[in-house]
Amino acid sequence: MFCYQCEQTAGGTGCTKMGVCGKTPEAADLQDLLVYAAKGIANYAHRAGQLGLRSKEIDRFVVEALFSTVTNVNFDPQRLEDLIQQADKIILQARRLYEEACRKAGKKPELLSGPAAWRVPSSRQEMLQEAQAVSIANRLEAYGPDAAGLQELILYGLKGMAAYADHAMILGVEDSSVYAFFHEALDFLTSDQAQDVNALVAMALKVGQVNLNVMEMLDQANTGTYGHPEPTSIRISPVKGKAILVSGHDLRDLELLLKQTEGKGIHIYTHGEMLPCLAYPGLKKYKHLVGNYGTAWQNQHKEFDAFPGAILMTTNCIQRPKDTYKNRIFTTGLVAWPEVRHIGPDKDFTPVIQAALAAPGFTQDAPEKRITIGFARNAVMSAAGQVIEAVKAGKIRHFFLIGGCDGAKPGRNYYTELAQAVPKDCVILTLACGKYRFNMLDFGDIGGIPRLLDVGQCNDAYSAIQIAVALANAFGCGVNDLPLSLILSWYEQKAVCILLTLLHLGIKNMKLGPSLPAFVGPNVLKVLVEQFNIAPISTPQKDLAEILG
Ligand code: FSO
Ligand code: SF4
Repeated sequence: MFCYQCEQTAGGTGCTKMGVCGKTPEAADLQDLLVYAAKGIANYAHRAGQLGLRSKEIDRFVVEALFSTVTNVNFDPQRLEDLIQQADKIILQARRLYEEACRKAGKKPELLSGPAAWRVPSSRQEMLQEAQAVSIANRLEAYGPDAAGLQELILYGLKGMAAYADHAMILGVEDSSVYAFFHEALDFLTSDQAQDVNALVAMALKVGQVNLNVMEMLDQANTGTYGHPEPTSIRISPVKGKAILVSGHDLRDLELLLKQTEGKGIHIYTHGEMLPCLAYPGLKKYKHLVGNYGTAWQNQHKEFDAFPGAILMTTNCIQRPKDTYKNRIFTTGLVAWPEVRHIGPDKDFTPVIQAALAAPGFTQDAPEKRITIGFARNAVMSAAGQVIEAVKAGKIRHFFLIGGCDGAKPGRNYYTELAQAVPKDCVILTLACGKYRFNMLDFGDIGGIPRLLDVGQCNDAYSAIQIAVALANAFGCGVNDLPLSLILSWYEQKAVCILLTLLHLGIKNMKLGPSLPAFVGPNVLKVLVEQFNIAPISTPQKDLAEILG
C-alpha cells in the first residue's frame, strides 16, 4: 500500500505498511483499484456526455465510489470488493452508452486503453496484485512529486467534492454539469496532459470552482429541506434516559432516525460534525433530539466507550471500534467497518433502537451546560447591519475564521491557544469539527454580537464564503481587503476541496496547519506561496502579531 491522502499520514510522507487511520493494506489497495475503475468509467462517460448522452446510474456510482475512498469512510475489504465488481458492470454500461452516443452522432468510437479497457479479475488475490500496477508509488516514480502530487491533489479534491455531492443527492439536489465535471476531471487524470504542471494546476483550481457549486447545492438541499439554521442555545450535557448518539454528516439519516424513535423514550444526541443539526428548524423540532454529546471524531474511543447507548455513524470519521462498544455501534450509507453491523438503504434503524433499549442509558441528568450555535449565512446576514456598524465604529477590529477539521496528531492545540489569544475586540467565525478545540469556552460578546460564531459543518464553508462576500460588498472592497484572516486546520479530502475553492476565489494569506500536505510537491508549494501567500501556522502569538500588525 501507499497512501498519503490525509494529514496524519505516517511520518508525514506516506502510509506504507498500515494506515495510521487503521486502513489495512488490503483495503488501501482495493481503494486504489476502485479509483482506477472510476477513471475507466469516466473515460466513457465523459465522451458520451460530450455527445449528449448521460446516465444517472453511472454518474451516481462514480460519486459513491470516490466518496467510499475518503479517509475514515470504508475500511471493509468485502464492501470494497463488491464496489469493484459493480464498477466492472458500470464500465461496460458506460462503454455501451458511449458507443450508442457515437452511433447517433455518426461518429466512429475511439478505441480506449488504460482503465477504460480494464476488466475486473475474478478473485480478490488477483485484484490485489493488479492494484500494485496502479499504485500512487508507481506514479510518483514515473512523474515525480510535483506532477504526481498534483494528480493526487485533483483526485483528493474530487473525493471531497463527491462527499458533498452525495449528501446533496440524498436530499434530491443534483446537477448534470457537476457529474459531467467529475467525468471530465477523472478522464483528464488518465490523459497525457496530466503530466503538465500548468494544466494540472488549472484543473485543480477548476475542482475548487465546481466544488463551490456543489457546496451551494448542499446548502440548498439542507436549508431547503430543514430550513435555515437559527441561533440556538443547545444542551451539551446528557439527560437521564436511553440514548442514541449520531455521528458523521448526514442530516437525512438523523431525520429518519428521529422519526423512527419518536415516542419510544429514547433521547438522540449529536456527535462531531452532526452538532450543527441542532440549529435546523426541521430537526430541532423533535423534542427527543436533546443535545450534543462529546467532541470531535478523534476522541471517539473515549467518548463512545463512555456513552451508555447505541451509536450510529452516518459518514466519516469512524475509527476501529473498541470491543467495549463494538456491539452497539452501527454504520449506514457509505461508511463501513468489517464486522460492524450496517443499516442498509432501507434505513430501518430497528437494530440501533434495540441496542439503545438494551443499553443502560444515562441514569441521571448531568448538570446543565449549554452553548449557542447556528450562525450560518442567513442568521449572520440578518444581523449584518449591526455587524457593519460595529466595524465602522471600531468596536470590531478584525474577524478570524478559525476552522477546518480536527485530528489526532499533536500540534492542534495551536487552534485552542489562538482562539483564546484573539483580542476581545475581534470576532471568531468557526466551522467543521476543528471547532471543538474551543467551542465550549465562553468568548462573550461585542455589543450583543457573540464573539464566537459557529457557522456549521465543513461544507458550510459555503456559508462562510457568502458572509465574507456580503461583508466585502458592504464595505465596497474585495474579500482580501477585509479585516478577515483565515486560519485553517485540515485533515482529510473534504478540507482539500474547500482549500481549492478558496484558492479558486483568489483568497490570499491563508494560514494552514497543523502540517502541510505530503502530496504537495516542492515546486507546487512554491507556486502556492508566490501566488497565494499561503503559510504554515507558526505560534499563536507570532501569527496574531503578524495579522494584527
Ligand atoms: Fe471532520 Fe471527519 Fe467534516 Fe472531515 S468529522 S474530519 S473534513 O470528515 O468532514 O470536518
Ligand atoms: Fe494513512 Fe491517511 Fe491514507 Fe489512512 S487515509 S492510510 S492515515 S494517509
